[in-house]
Amino acid sequence: MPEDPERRLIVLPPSPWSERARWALDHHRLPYRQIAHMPFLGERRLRRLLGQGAESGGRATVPVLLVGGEILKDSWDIARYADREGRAEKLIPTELDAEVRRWNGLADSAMGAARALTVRALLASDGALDESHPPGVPRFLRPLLRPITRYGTAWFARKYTLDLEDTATPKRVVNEALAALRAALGSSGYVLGRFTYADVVMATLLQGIIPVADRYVRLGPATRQAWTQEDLAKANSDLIAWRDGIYDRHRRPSAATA
Ligand SMILES: N[C@@H](CCC(=O)N[C@@H](CS)C(=O)NCC(=O)O)C(=O)O
Repeated sequence: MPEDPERRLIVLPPSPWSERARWALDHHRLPYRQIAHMPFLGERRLRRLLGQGAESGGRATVPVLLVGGEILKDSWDIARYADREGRAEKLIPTELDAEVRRWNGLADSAMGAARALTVRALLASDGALDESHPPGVPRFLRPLLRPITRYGTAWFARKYTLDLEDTATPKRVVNEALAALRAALGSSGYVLGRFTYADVVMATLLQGIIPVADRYVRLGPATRQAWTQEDLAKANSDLIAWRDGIYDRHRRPSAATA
């Protein structure tokens, strides 16, 4: 795949929102350079890039796609961009736009709720905190950096106003979204009868219940464990199998160059 320096995708590598954007670009075989954002340490840089000074309200989030002087700040906009630029089957077909948008909203709320479960588990795992550094940070240094890593993770929880004590509410919200998915799947095995972005958002939602295979989203073992909600995974094993099937059939290899 030839490098396209014009397209740069800033991601939080394990995040389902970032995976949605990668999936949409990869689906259309649009090459891009992938740049990892570091929560907390990368906040100022990200805000500067997005033109959101510290004083301006609103959260600075990734994925962000930089292309031809444009800055796309939302996974939904990136998926639409990919559909506009790419030649593969549309992920958001015009006639299903409203329906796909509704599933996107449902996945957003459920992922927002699941985030509290993941962050809670990350904070409780020394191994996951150690794995959260970029590859260049030497192994022996990581335990020594834990107070900073833990501080950064707690800061992240505040950024998203997460209530880390309440696990019942997020689990209920996630279970409701998954029940809606189960009801929608029917005999086609697709949320809307054929493969669309609605399948992408619901498949990536399951990342916060039990992560997809490493060949799709690489995670360290402790991070994988922290992203796993055993009880939810057990109760929704049918949907995990569905997600794995969707990945096997529809997740094209990465078009990223870095
Ligand atoms: N509406 C945004 C939401 C993305 C979002 O919530 N991103 C989080 C993922 S955990 C993020 O940027 N986290 C990194 C940070 O806040 O530093 C989208 O769909 O792109």
